Amino acid sequence: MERTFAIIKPDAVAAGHIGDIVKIIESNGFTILAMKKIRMTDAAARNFYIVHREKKFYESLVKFMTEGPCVVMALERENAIRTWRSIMGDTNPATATEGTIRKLYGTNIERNATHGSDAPGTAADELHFFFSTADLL
Ligand code: 3AN
Repeated sequence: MERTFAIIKPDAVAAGHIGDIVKIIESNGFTILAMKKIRMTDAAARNFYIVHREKKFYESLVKFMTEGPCVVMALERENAIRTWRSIMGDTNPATATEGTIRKLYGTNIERNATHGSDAPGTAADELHFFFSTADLL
């Protein structure tokens, strides 16, 4: 079993797609270990996306991630990291495979509906950024 961290981003929450995306998650065999709806602070968004601080889209990304509530989740299944990224599709909805979440619900490369950790180390860091150890038992 493997764990990954997922976000339903503010665009998808505002568009009323929490239920659609949770349905896809559950129908793909994930266990939702923890889930909460939050509004990211500016400081949290800056910190969460710190690896992108030198990128030209950083300020815009922080603004987007703080514009409204999002849903953060801890997901578990075999190959959770790779499977969740595959179900999400490419970063850019325009080039994402048909039927993927970003193709279905994303708008553009920034407003792309969901987030998923890219490796075991980042998954562990991101899970603990939003959840306590007790949340993840
Ligand atoms: P992914 O989320 O697919 O791993 P990353 O880690 O490269 O993609 O980017 C993190 C987030 O930054 C993306 N989910 C997206 O919201 C935003 N982003 C990535 N590339 C761009 C870009 N070229 N222009 C605007 N926003 C971007």
